[in-house]
Amino acid sequence: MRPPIEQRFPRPSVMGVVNVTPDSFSDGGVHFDPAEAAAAARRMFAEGAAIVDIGGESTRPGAAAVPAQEELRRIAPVLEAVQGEVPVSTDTSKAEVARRAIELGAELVNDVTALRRDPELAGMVADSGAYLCLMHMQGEPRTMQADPRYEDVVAEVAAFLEERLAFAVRSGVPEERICLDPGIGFGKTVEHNFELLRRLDELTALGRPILIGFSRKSSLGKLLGDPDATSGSVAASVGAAVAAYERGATILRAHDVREHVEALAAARAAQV
Ligand code: HH2
Repeated sequence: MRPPIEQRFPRPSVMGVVNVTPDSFSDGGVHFDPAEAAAAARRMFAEGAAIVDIGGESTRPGAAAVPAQEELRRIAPVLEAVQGEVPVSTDTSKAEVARRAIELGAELVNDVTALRRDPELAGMVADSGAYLCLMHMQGEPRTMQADPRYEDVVAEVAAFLEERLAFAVRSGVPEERICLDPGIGFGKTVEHNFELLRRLDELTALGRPILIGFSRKSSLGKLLGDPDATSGSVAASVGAAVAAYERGATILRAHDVREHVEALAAARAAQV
């Protein structure tokens, strides 16, 4: 039996990111070779990541879907290479991919569709005993950044996450294994993303640990004055992660692990 997720991931914990894809927005192609990806995962763990998130399908704005077989072909060799060495999660919304990833040691399923894409995923996660991250997204990756609109982004994201949490629990996943994520950049403008950070207390009020993935996202580049930015700087990523942590986030998903671990250690030392 795994301990509750808040015991496994004390505040703050860093989730490293390895995308085994040709097209991810910030590290696309860099880790497409399995040996390179495994080396990056080992390095991130050595730098202090609590877990490394391995993905085989990009969810960047405009990205096309990838069949399960191709996703597995990309990630399975990486999971095999680091099995027993590096704690890993699987960034997938497909039960078939998650099942194999768990067999190969993944302890957390990170589903950016919050159990809306594959009807078999909820039961599979429940039976496996894995941890689960439920993320908010408005629309779908192909079109989500076209014209995102909300009456009140924080209230809508909170209501969505509360409903998906209830669904996961009804499907048999114990609440103590679940964390929630507002989905920075998934159908959201720069202003929506920062509003979610500003009012993060309304999401921590749901009673589950919050995961934030602001790392390198285009909103950071846009904030700094480039309206056409497709990514953001490391320094801006670290600033956003520290701000999220100080507002109650537990897990910070980041590409630049060392920088995040060091900054968060300093921020933590200053917590009352
Ligand atoms: N962001 C991305 C992918 N997965 N999962 C969670 N829980 N939260 C996030 O914010 C999140 C996520 C997008 O970033 P990245 O993995 O770097 O890019 P891509 O989707 O293009 O592979």
